[in-house]
Amino acid sequence: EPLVLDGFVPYPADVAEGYRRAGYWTDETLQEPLFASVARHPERTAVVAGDEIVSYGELGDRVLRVAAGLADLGVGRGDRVVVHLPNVPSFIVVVYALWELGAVPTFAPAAHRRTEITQFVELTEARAYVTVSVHDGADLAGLAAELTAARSGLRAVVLDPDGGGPELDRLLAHTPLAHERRSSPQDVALLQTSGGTTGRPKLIPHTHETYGHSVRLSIPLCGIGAHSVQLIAVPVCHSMAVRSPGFLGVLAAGGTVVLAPDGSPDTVFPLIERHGVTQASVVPPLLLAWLNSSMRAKFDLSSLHSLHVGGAKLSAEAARRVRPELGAILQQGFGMAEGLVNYNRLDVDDETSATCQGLPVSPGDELLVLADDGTPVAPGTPGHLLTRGPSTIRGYFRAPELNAASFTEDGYYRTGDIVARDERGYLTVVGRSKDQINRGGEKVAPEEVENLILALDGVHDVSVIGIADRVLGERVKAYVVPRDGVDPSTLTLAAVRRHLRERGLAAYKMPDALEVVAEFPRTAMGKISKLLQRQS
Ligand code: J2J
Repeated sequence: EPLVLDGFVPYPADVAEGYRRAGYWTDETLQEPLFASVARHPERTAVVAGDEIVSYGELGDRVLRVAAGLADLGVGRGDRVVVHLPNVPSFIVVVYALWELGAVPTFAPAAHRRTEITQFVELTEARAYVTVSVHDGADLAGLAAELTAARSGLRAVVLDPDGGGPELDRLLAHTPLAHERRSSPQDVALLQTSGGTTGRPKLIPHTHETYGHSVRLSIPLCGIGAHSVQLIAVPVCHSMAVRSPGFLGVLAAGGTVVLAPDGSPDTVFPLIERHGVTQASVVPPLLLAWLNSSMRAKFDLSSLHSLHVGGAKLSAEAARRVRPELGAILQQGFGMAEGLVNYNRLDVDDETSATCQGLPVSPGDELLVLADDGTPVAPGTPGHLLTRGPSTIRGYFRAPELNAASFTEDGYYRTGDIVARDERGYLTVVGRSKDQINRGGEKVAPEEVENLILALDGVHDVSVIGIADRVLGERVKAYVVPRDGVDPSTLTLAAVRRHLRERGLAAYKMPDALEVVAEFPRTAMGKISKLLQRQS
């Protein structure tokens, strides 16, 4: 029996049945492929991090012990748990353990702080919060204490910074649960967080069926198999690292996942050489750093077979350097946590490889490219991308007003992306209509940052925009209008960033630049013109 989670927007029954009949949705939960791999080859290496090497057998055992430990804390089917961990094996263990229980992890990027985490805990009415004591100097144990004190019924699990420590040992000391199905493939499996376009974060609910479909199709399209050694150098909870093809794809196929604490060449090149990495999914700034690193010649990177690059636009110029300089196939991708993923096929011609961002993963994906007036554009002409399909949500979690604006009545998601689609169906991303900043793949909602800056003494008004950046694509700039009588020199970038840090905002959302102005450029309608600000 499926569990109905309040705040989840279901698929129309006939659509769901159609997806099942077509074989897009299968009778499988997300942890089951892992346990099949565990049974097939317990001795093979599943996960590597630092000096830690975890075999499939060991991973399966840890998952079932941690599941028992979490059950002991009161976590059960349908319970939401905010998982806020860096790139450590415990992230993978905890997530599979929650699925084994039928519980619902919310994937919170490690960079998030009090503002974001509090919103996730409240919006999901979380049963538990799993984090590390300290991350990048932030006292997350303190945050866990604050949150549990404020909410009776919220339990915290605080691991050491490397994801181990006494709390993990306590969980692992439990007798392993028997591996069995405690949920339905139709249940909500997880909540992805979205960079968002609004003042409040958006949560993206995927079922085992929708996510599983995306993972299964990504495995062959990204050339993943038992031979694969995948490097995860972006935040492990990002959709690219989880399912595109992600650790879910690699562990289902019987390959090995190598977790890197960060994506810098110093960290990553030795790992590629040492573990014979064959595949990685990265954002453009990481790829540029790898291409431009003088360390490249010092390491043997010849094991690299393909690099999936997505999350933000890659320049054709950088794209053309990948094969000759890194010896790997470049596979551009254009995906969104809401569901739809597109990859260039691995065997495309050089021109497509450099200039396109992919073809939809699933034959069930329906795409519309529309002019401003809502009529379809001709092939090759840019337009607004709308999509629905077997891996795309029908609504954000507990957000009816937002959903009315973000989805059409017949269930299409308005992506906010401007794309051109050629005759073959290949997409090129040409722009964006949504009010969002894409800072090297990390998405920032200007409104969220503006709201927090407005609370700073001396600020009359603020406008946050993305400005061009050679490496990141865009960075965050704030224009601030002081209150009457306030000395403008007190409104410095440092002061604003300090204020935002005190508020507990993720560092990547903070302005990189700030300008104090007397007023904003306005449109004829009197609205702030972000377009004019970008041009100034
Ligand atoms: C331009 N913009 C892009 C690209 C994403 C696989 C790959 C990426 C994501 C992802 C993902 C882009 N060129 N190649 O979830 O599974 C921008 C678009 C898009 C938004 C989604 C996956 N690839 N984008 O990036 O939810 O604006 O997912 O709508 O983080 O990133 O961001 P996100």
